[in-house]
Amino acid sequence: MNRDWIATAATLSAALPYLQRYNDAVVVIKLGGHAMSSDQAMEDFARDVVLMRQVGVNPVIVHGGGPMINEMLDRLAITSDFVNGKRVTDQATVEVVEMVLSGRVNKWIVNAINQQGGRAAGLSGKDANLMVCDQDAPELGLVGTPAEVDTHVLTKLFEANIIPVIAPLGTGRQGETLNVNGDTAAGAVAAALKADRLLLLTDVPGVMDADKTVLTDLTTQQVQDMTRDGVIAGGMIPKTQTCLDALAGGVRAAVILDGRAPNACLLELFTDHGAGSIIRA
Ligand code: X2W
Repeated sequence: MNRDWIATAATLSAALPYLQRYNDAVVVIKLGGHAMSSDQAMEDFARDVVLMRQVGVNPVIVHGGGPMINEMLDRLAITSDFVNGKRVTDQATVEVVEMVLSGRVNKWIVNAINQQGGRAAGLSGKDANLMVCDQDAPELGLVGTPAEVDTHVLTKLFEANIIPVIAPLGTGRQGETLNVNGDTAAGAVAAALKADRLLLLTDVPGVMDADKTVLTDLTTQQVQDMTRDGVIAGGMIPKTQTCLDALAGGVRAAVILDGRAPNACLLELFTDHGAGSIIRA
């Protein structure tokens, strides 16, 4: 018999305890703009998501799209600044952010999942009051931090066997449209759902120590110590902070992993090996 088939059957058999563990689990996946590097990468991601749903996981996708927003702002000759990793957003900018995230990126993901035989529906935090936000720092303008997350629409979609794909925009207290950082939105949705896992897919292998070795297992205390000591720095800080907030909000574990690695989500959920850095309370 062909060795590949034997290996495939062995792989499936080895996955049984994990398939049982995650049956009916809620897994929130943040797909960052940098992890959406090509149509092929998107197809591979979508296939993993459809497989998860097929084996009884309830996946929720929350996406970013920073690079795609930048590209469109450039085309329209609108300049854009970031403060502490968040985009300073005026009215013209938020219109572009919504157009790009809800119109283009969201539908790219929805279509990719549906092409793999899944059923995905796209929405933003504005739909069904999913994410009502307070204004973030005033100097950021139209940027929100999720204050009330109503997960009703998500549980209805789970029941209907539909995979929710969420663009990170929210409604402000006065009904205005607010731009929300994708990681922040994913963390808030995961906490509101008390998700079993929050997976942050990015373009680095995970949290690294000073020698660039990936730290596969971390506690919240270790993350706090490493941040204080400057080992966790720069763009990793908002990601680890999102994980800590999500854990404090009731998420069981959060993982930072490289979305460009093949089958990253499956490797994390369904094998002994895992992927990236897992943070537990
Ligand atoms: C982000 C939303 C998109 C995002 C922005 O305008 O770029 C804020 O910064 P990535 O690809 O996950 O970085 N919003 C407030 O988070 O995209």
